Formats: sequence, structure tokens, C-alpha cells
Amino acid sequence: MMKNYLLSSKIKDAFFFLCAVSLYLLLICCAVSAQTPKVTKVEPPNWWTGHTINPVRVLVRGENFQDARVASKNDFLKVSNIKVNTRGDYLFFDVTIAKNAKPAKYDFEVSTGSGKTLVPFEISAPLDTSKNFQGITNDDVVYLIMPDRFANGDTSNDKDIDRKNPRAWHGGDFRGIKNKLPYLKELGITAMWLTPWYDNPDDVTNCDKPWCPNTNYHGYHAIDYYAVENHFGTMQDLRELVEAAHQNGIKVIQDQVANHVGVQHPWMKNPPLDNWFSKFSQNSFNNSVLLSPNASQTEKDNLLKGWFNELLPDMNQDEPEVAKHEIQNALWWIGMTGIDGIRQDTIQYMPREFIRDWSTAILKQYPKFYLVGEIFERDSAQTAFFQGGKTGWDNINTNLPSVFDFKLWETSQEVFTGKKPMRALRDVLKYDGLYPNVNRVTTLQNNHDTDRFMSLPNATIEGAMLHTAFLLSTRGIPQLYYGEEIAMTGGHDPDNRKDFFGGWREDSVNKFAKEGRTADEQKMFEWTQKWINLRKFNQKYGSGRTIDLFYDDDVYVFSRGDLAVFAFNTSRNEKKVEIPIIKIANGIERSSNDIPYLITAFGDKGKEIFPEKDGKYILVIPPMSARAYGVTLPKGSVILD
Ligand SMILES: [Ca+2]
Ligand SMILES: [Ca+2]
Ligand SMILES: [Ca+2]
Repeated sequence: MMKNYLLSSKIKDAFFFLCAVSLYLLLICCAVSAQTPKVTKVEPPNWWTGHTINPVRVLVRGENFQDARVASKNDFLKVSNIKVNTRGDYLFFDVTIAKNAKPAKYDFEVSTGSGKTLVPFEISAPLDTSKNFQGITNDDVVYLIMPDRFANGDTSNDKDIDRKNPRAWHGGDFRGIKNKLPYLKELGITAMWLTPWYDNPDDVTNCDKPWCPNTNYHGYHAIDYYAVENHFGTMQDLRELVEAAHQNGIKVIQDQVANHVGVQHPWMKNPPLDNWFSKFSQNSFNNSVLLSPNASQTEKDNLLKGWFNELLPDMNQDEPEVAKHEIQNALWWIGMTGIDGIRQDTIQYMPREFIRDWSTAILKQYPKFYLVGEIFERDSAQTAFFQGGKTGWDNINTNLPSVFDFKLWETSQEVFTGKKPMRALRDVLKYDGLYPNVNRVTTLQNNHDTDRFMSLPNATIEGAMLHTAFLLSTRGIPQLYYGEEIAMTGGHDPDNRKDFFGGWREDSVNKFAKEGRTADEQKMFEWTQKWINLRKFNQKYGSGRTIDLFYDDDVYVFSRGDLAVFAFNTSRNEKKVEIPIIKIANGIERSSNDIPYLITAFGDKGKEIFPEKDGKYILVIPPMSARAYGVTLPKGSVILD
């Protein structure tokens, strides 16, 4: 009896156990079936018909994409090449856009065994190519602005701003820049480069280091490659700024950062692929290892895959999905905004194959486009190695139109603060033959990572003026830095990123207007304006050759493109130098009665200088001065002035 009872009790227990297990499994099934796919972000959210990128690869963030199918709900867009990551929270697929696809919303349907949902997508109307995507040439003068620090045109986007903290958000924005377009036009610049406008974290970082508390007002810690920083405004504000700038004859350059994102990017917690980022190692910044054919693979890996720092995860462009995503992203910003150029941050930490593919894809869609890479290395060979137009020892031609010339920048600062003799400039330019196209190199006055001229040891206003005149007369595409035109001071970052006074309603002085400037500031402003205008109105010298006519420790005289002669004297004495006629004529045969003469455009304005009987010109250059001369034929018109 007892045995039977025990047996039946065991059967009962087993029965209840099985029921409980079944119920549990049923609950899990229900829970699973409730886990329908969910879409939270689509990148890119839109594209264009007739684009050189077709198909476009779409990356969708969400949940429950395991075994997902994606279907187009129309005949204009076709879906293929679907891939889901291992966690099922990212979905990749190709969209082939038919030639006759009209601008409209075209949703896709994602379905799994547990349900379905929509992926919103759009075909957009392209911007007018006759007004946008103009590219930058050596006839342009570029002006660098940090949007947070220039002018506050919209206080409604001022979130947690603190102008007393140099590392906090200060409130500058797109509308502020738009309001100051008349100022930029008055100065004469023809293009502006804005530091990154990707959405960055808003929050204040606290730590026990001297640089805390800080924020990402500078824009180099992107948390979304497909969104505009809320402190700067909206996508609409940005589009309006570009449009207004174009109407004022000012082109726009975006600052892109493909090498890394900010550590707060949602990709960090859940990357789309396991190899989306490089594994952490600190970059040792041994920058020359790509230039050297002798570098080890370990050195190259550290340069290309080492993180910029622990807060900037390194994007792995060796993964084709990453490379494709970033190339499309660059083209998306161009297509969305109508910009004319891109400055690419820390370009030497990305594979040269990627730089080549990135440049090639952009130039295929926008052949005139300007791309300039930051190779922050004071070495001409290193810089030249990255400019496109020549195949390197590694069999790669980067196709990159422009690179910044940090060697010439450094030397110009050293020369015009008395640290180096004048001939040092000629000794940098003697390497010009290394560049595939030296006239397309971007020369800089300064930038947001360097100390302002007036804060260098032994800086004088006269030195600053000569540094700027040299920048605007030498070869390349000159890039100015906001505030240098009014001789702003500023040491190391963030001191070199101070607000432009007058850009905020509460400012007691307005440096955007003559009345608000000191005598020295006004002198610098007018000087910069004159040299910009000289360059603008005599455009052919931007694309011509440089010919050295005279150089010693104090003086440097050179001609540009047969049209202009520039003379610099850094000594405290007036200098009289002889320059030979044949060099001005650039080797062109001329009859003896067809000898060019010089006419001064600066200094003793309009003074004519004819060659002496022995075929030499005598130039008299005052102490600490720069002179520009137009080269003119007796019967011809005056070219300069
Ligand atoms: Ca604002
Ligand atoms: Ca933000
Ligand atoms: Ca890298």
C-alpha cells in the first residue's frame, strides 16, 4: 500500500513537474513571439537617384533582427545582400535605386518569425549642382571657425553653457555664423572651414585632472555621424547657413573625423560587428611609419589601429562594412548640405587604401570637390606622401587633392618671430618638388590646435603682419584662423579658442566692427583684408610657379606666376637688393624693348621700378616689411593694384 501510494505520489510529482516545464516553455515561447523586430536608427536615412553610389548600403540599429528578411514595398528600390550581426541588433542591406525612382518616402519591411516592422527610408531631391559642391581652388582664401566660439545667434539652443569655463560649451552656433557673413565678406575670405558639427555628448565630464570639468564643444567626439550638434542648431539651420554663405560668395568646408568616434557613441556598447572598432591600444603617434618602406607590421598596426586616446575608439576601416559606411557618410553630408569641401581629421592614422577609396568615391560624384587631410607633421616629405596624384612606394595613390603644410607654417612663425633667418622659408620651399601639385597644398596661418601668433615668444604685431602676408603670397591655398585678423592672443588649447568678442549679445565690446577694435587690431584687420584682396584680384598667381629671386638671412624675394613679385625684409634696416630681369620673365624670350617693369602694390603704392641698364632691378625694402609688386610690360596693362 505504502509502496503503491509512494508510486502514485511520484507519478503525480512527475505529472506536476512536466506541467510546470510545459508552462514555462510556453511562457518562453510567448515571450519570444512577443520579441518582434524593432528599428531605432537607419543610416543613411535617405539617398539620391542617379548617385554614383548605387546600391547604397543601409545599416539599421534595433532589436530582434535574428533571421530577418527585408523586403522593398515598391519596384523602385531593390533589397539584397542582407546581413544580421550575432546579437541581432544590427541589420545591413543593399538598396539598389532605379533610375526613375522619384523623391518620396519608401519604407522597407523587416520580418522575422516573430513579427514585422518598417524601416523608414527616403529618396531625396538633389541640391542644385550649379550652386553647390563647388570645390576650393588656389584662388580661394579659407577661414577656420569653431562654431561654439564665434557668435551666438540663437539662445534657444544654449544648453548648460558657461563662458567662464574655457572647456565648456559657450553657445556659438550656425545662426551666429550666418549673422556674421557680412563681416566675413568685408574681410574678403571666400571659404570657411567649421570644426565638426556631428552631434557630440552634451554632458559635462568631471574628473580629478586639470582639464576637468570639460565638454566636447570642439566636436571631435561624435556620438552620431548622421546628426547635427544640437548646440549649433538643426540640419535646417545648417542648410540655411550653407545657402546664405554661397549667396555671399563664401564656400563651406566640413570637418570630418573618420578615424574615431567618441567613447559615448552607442556603437561602443553594442558594435554593429565585433571588429567594428580596433581593439584598444594607445597610438604611439610614430607618424612616419607609413612613409618608411622599412617599418614593421607591428609599427604600422600601432599607427593605424592604436586609439587616439582611451576616449576615442578607433574605427577599423580594414573591415569593408566600416569603410563603406564612412564613405557613404561623407557623401551623405555633401548631398544633404551642398558643402564645397571636407577637411579630414588625423588622416594619417587611417589605411592609405581607405584614404584612396574615400577620395576616389567623393571625386567620382563631385569631380571639383576639395578634400584636405590633416597630416600634423612638420616634415615636407611626410606631408607630400599623402597628397594624391602620385603613386607611393606602397603602390597607393591617395587621390587626396590637398594636405596641410605644417612645416611651412612652423617655419613662417619661427622666421617672423626672429627665431630663424629669412632663408629658412626658402629652405622649406626647396622641397616643393616632392608634392604632386604644390599649388593645391593648404597653407595655414594657425589653427585651433596651435598657439596664436601673438602668444608666441617674441611676437610683435609687425611679425604677425609679415606672417599673414607671407601666407597670402606663397604657393598653396591659404587658411586663416578666426581672430588672427584682429591679432587675438591665446596660448595652448583651450586658450587659443577664446570667443570672438561681439559675437554674444552681452559682450561689452564688438570686435566685428571697427569701433570696437584697438589701433593694433584695426591695423591687423586692414592689412589682412588688403592681402586677401590682392590675392583675389590677381588670381593667376595662385596657380603659377614660385621663382626665387633673392634670399639671405634678412630678405626673401620671389615671383609668383610671372605676374607678381613679393619681397620680405625681417631686419631692422632698410635693404637694397638686386634682382635679375630674366627670372621675372620666367625664361620667356623678350625683345630688348619689351622689358617688364615692376609696380608696387603695397608700400609706396603705384611706384614704378624699371630695370637698370645691366638688366637688374633695384628693390628698396623698408625694415620689417612686406612688399608686393605687379609685373607689367610697357604696352600692357597694370596687372596688380
Ligand atoms: Ca546658441
Ligand atoms: Ca549634442
Ligand atoms: Ca585608425
